[in-house]
Amino acid sequence: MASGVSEMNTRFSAMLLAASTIVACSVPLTVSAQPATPQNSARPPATQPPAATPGQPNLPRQTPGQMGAGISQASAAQNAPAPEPTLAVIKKRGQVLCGVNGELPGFSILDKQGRWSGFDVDFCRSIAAATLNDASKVKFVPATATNRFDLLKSGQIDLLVRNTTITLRRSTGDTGVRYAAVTFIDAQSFAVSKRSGIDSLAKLDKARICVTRDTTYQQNTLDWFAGMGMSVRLVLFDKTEATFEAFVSGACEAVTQQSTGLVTAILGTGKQDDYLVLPEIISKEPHGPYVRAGDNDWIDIVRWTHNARLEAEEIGITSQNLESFRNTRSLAARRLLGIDTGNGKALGLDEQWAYRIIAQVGNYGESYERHFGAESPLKYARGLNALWTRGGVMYPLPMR
Ligand SMILES: N[C@@H](CCC(=O)N[C@@H](CS)C(=O)NCC(=O)O)C(=O)O
Repeated sequence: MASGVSEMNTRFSAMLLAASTIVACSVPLTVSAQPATPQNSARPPATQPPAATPGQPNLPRQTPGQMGAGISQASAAQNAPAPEPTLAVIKKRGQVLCGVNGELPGFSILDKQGRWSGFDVDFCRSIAAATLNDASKVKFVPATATNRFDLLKSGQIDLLVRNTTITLRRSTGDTGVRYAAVTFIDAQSFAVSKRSGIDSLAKLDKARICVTRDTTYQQNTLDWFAGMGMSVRLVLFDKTEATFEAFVSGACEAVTQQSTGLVTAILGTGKQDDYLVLPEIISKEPHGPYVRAGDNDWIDIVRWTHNARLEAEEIGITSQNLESFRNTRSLAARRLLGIDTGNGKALGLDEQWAYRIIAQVGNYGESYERHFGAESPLKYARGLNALWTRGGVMYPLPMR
């Protein structure tokens, strides 16, 4: 049975728990099945690798088409000069360049006053607090689904924090990028118009599905329907806004994307009673920051930044009560806050790095509540994004 938008937020948490209905995700880079592209959404020219600019690491370049290509790129990379470590580049520049979406409420948006906010934005600021002592030293670089990995590989951003799903083929071999941590659990679902009478994916055989190009959702959809012995026609768009508008105007029988974004887009129409989110979840969509491959010290900083924010939540340290932990006897708290030293040195940072993250940005739960939870217009339950002690999967690793 399908449910209406009024139930969506509750169902979102339940959906994220419905692992039994989930099939594996796959990489969207080489879609070869028969997607139908509407005339008005012709694909733009492939992103050209940009020229090197001062303050950016000197990197071997790959085009998107070369992602996953073979030995010739690998040996070219071996002969290239070693790129400057990302941390050194950031310190010299005095700013973190963070690739974000910029148009996705909850994750990252730029308001009319030019202020950035969102869960992914908080992550970028945490990195600046840890490395440059100041959470405001971030330049947010809007990235599209298509150009995001090229921006990272070419050194135009230091990390990619753009609701990007972690998959094996994106983060192995010579793709040039690696994920650093799993920071948010999402899922993929579908919406239809109530008038269509469609109430399950089984009724979408031969249907047109609106989907954004170069997202995991594109290939997941083809895979899922093929696996069920059904076929669908994908109608592809470069931007999610266009994808959703096309669906609303009747170009497709269904639209698919990440469950969080779907809920937000439907609420944005102001006609939520006209739409249904179908009950099936077709893929797991774990999001997390990506960095360039080969810079292990930088991966560590990004990974442990996420962990520090989770650890703070588990211990109960927030931006508001931080000072009351100054004389704490909890060893975990002492190590996290740099009262007992060693973690900073291990990461190549000073010992106050995590203290600053909590003081200037807050712990993981504070960011979740601010941008997705009770304090936000979205009001998502924590679901799988709760700490492991509260039924979720967020499990801070030992910080010692
Ligand atoms: N998580 C997926 C999809 C990421 C994605 O592009 N999601 C859509 C929202 S569902 C988006 O961010 N759209 C913004 C835009 O097109 O500007 C992936 O990593 O491939």
